[in-house]
Amino acid sequence: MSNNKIAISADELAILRELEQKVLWLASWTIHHANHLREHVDGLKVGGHQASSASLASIMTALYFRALRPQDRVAVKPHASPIYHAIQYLLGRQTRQKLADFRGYKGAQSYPSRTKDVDDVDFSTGSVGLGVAQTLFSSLVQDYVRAHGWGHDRPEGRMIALVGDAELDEGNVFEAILEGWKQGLRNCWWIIDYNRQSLDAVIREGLWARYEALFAAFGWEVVILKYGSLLAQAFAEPGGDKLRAWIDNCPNQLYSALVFRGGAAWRKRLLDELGDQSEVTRLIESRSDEELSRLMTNLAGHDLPLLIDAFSRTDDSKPICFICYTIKGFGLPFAGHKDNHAGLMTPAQMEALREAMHVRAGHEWDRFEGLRIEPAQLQRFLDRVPFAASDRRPQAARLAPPANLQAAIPAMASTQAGFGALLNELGRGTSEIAQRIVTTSPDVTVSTNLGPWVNRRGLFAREKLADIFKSEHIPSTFNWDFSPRGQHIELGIAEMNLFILLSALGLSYVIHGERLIPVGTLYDPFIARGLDALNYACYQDARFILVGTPAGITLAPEGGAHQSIATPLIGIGQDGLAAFEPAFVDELSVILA
Ligand SMILES: Cc1ncc(C[n+]2csc(CCOP(=O)(O)OP(=O)(O)O)c2C)c(N)n1
Repeated sequence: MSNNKIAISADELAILRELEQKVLWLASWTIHHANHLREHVDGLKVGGHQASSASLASIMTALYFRALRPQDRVAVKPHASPIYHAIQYLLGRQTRQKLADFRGYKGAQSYPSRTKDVDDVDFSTGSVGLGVAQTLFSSLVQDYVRAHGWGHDRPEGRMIALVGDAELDEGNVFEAILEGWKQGLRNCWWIIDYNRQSLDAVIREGLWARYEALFAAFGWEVVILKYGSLLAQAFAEPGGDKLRAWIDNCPNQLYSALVFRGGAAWRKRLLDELGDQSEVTRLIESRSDEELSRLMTNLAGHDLPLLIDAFSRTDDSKPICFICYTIKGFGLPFAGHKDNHAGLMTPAQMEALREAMHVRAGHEWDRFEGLRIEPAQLQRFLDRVPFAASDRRPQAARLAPPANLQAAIPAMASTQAGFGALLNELGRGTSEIAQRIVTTSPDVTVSTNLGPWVNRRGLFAREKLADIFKSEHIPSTFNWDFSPRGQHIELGIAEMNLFILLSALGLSYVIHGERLIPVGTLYDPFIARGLDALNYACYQDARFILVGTPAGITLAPEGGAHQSIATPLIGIGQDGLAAFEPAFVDELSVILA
């Protein structure tokens, strides 16, 4: 792994530190304003997540103002949306009005939304775990696009997820990791905000070690960022090794509780458990309460130079998982408190924060208010932030539908057979449409009648993989050769993966600048298994064709376990989806064309 260490100048670091504070202020203020200051006609709770946002303020500062390149795409932890909007506001890509209307009509969205926000959200997030997996599949789609000879006029991007540690409880994340390993994932970063808190409580001890082993087992490089530079310096002092051992063994709950209680509580606890009337005692007693609190909360996820250094990596041949230790609510009065997930600062606490941030009353929204660096210098810096380059989002041209789509079928045929025949017909030709179709299926390629299409167009893999049954001269109906030119992506049986891959393929036109026509197939009763991911794909306006086949009464002989009863209702009810129940192949050909 090469780490392209670009020394950061003192000036730049000073600017980034100011922006880090400003981002934290603006995010906290945006939520406060929505809850306490904006007029409420209905008296309903507005909400927002100040603690969850604060947890990512430093990481997102290091990323957006320094590490990201224009070609990189990010899925932001949903509850850190206010930090995202604050960053875009500083970059001049989000308006004050939308921040003032946060969580309200036409305001900035509670969770970043590709379709509803105006500030260039790459991937929507909200239902935890889905945006995370989307980055993995978008990276695979980038490889697909480039392997087919498209998009080489643009540099390869990294697909990055900012992941809440509790998001890793979602099973779809692990289904995606497994599929990523099969497909040779690269150009993908998952940055885990390891604050050891979820919505309800503090998480189990030692999860990081399970994650480390798990990601490594699936071919990821794992980078653990635990201690900040202040702690590293303290560990080098006499007695520092004992302090380090104490922190390493400190249960998550106790650590969080002491973070919340502050310097005096740290001192008492450390002296009670470590005091030796010698080196360790000196190490502790040489610091004021405030210094001790600052030292004990100095985790790497809030240490800009360490983060910048870690994010200077240039080798993307493997996916990378960064486990960044953070504190939920860092810099805010409820830091570390287990109830802080939806906690809101009181007006008095907000006043204190305003004063600490040197923000004058009435100037809360001013972009550079209270910062110790000249506005002109800050603006010059912001104008040069690479990620904010204006041509970030390539747009792909639309494709013309086929003028006439017909297949020779017997007078009496199922629509499933008709679907296979129509796709096979398309696969015969060299039309632009035929080149841009990409099919995928969770281990039901053959039984959903994609076989003839796959025989013609082949399976996709970055490396060639021959069908040995063929070279061994064993007769088989299906040609299972993989190559970089193949147009079918074979998935394991995981319907969540199917829908998230369709979502990634269906957003290729805007994420990778190349339009694809994704066609996914599965048995229609199993749509329910991936329903939230299907909703997610529709919510972010991904464009794809989903074929639920076999369906309905054609499954009767399969018995109750394969009966589809509610699927048509899903088709009718799902927003952003046009659903059809074709009874004739002619009808199907019109729908497909
Ligand atoms: C699928 C889904 N289930 C439940 C929720 C409700 N929820 C929102 S945040 C959250 C916990 C998130 O914890 P974590 O990912 O660790 O983030 P952080 O603690 O940093 O806020 C839950 C359960 C959700 N948004 N999505």
